[in-house]
Amino acid sequence: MATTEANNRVELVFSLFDANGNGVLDPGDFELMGRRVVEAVPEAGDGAKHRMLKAFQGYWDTLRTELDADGDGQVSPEEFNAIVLDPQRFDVTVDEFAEALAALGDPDGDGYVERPHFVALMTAIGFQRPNIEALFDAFEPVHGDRVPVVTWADGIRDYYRPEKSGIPGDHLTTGTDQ
Ligand SMILES: [Ca+2]
Ligand SMILES: [Ca+2]
Repeated sequence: MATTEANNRVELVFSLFDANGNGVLDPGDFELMGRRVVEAVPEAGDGAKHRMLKAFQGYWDTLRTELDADGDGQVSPEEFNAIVLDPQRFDVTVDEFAEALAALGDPDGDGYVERPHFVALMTAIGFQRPNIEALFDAFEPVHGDRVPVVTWADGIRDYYRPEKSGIPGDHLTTGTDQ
């Protein structure tokens, strides 16, 4: 059983990833979202952008593959929750997604994500500014107001863990209507 916090976290992701707002996830959502996210850090290298786009594609491919029985090319909120909160089905996918997103936030390659890049990327995904700032603060930024790339990647992985509650990622659902 997933914690209430975990369910809230993935319900929020579903609502944001439904970028075209038709109530289901479909390939168009991932194209829209991918484009928005890579455009959020224009100075990032082509390699990092390409990896991010591939990770979004991989995210969608996993949903599709796991839903082969249904196969209508659309993913409902219930289907989404069942898949992404099952580490056996989703660990590999979220791992690559987490690494790609965190790396995109470090265009100068020094191993740290500066707050403006973090805010730009999380805003592109659709999170609210106060939640984004609270999450960044919860990662305990070091001098220069930045957090290690690995800290953010780990935070993304934790976000999808069904058994976790009271984690930094829970700041993203605070005050939303999830
Ligand atoms: Ca959609
Ligand atoms: Ca950096």
